[in-house]
Amino acid sequence: MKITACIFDLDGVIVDTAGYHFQAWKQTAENLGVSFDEHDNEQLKGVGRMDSLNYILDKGNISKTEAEKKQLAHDKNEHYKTLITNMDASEILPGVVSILDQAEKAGYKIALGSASKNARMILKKTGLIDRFEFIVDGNGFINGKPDPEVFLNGAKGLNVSPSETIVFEDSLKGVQAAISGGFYAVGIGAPEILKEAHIVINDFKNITLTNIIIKIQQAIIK
Ligand code: B16
Ligand code: MG
Repeated sequence: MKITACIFDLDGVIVDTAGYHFQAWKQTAENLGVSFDEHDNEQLKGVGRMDSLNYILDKGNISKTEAEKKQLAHDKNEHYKTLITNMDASEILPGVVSILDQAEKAGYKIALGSASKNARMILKKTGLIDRFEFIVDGNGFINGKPDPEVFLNGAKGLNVSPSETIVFEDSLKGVQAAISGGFYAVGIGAPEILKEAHIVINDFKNITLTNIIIKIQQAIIK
């Protein structure tokens, strides 16, 4: 097994923005008279802004014109942006900086593969933008996760093959995207949800990149 690159998802892997997305979508849903709970939020992880809005509209059996949808998505994003105004390096998830350091030291290429159109802004706020040789954000693909396009574009940008690349993802759709693209998938979060990944870890605390690679190797041999 030869590894030459790592692609990181953003929301839920590098920063814990899921709570802010949840708050903003809950507000949008409630304004529309639609209930919105943690289960709904889980379905929206890794899902782009317009598809997320469509999920809420479908749930409430509500139909809107394209112009109205655009406005609702815009309003949600404005709310989300106010929630992350003061975001800084203190909101980087535990162990992330160390994993980036280890990947860099090992000579691996590093890319971002996120569905978020706010990705660059968040990477700037947290001081991480220069750690990524290539960034695919919500503007960088047509077909969203679970389609592998976001990660395939990342691999292309790094000039590496998916079979030599580890993708780190917190959403089921993102894990499925990585697997169908031929990448090694490391799920970050609950094993019950992310069971399609090669391995699942809770977070980057108390684990080294070398250990992650060994665990993937063991999972493949099994
Ligand atoms: P935005 P990821 C995804 O980011 C989030 O998981 C998802 O909840 C969000 O709706 C999506 O980005 C779009 O975000 O509204 O900021 O463009 O997990 O793929 O990094
Ligand atoms: Mg995510």
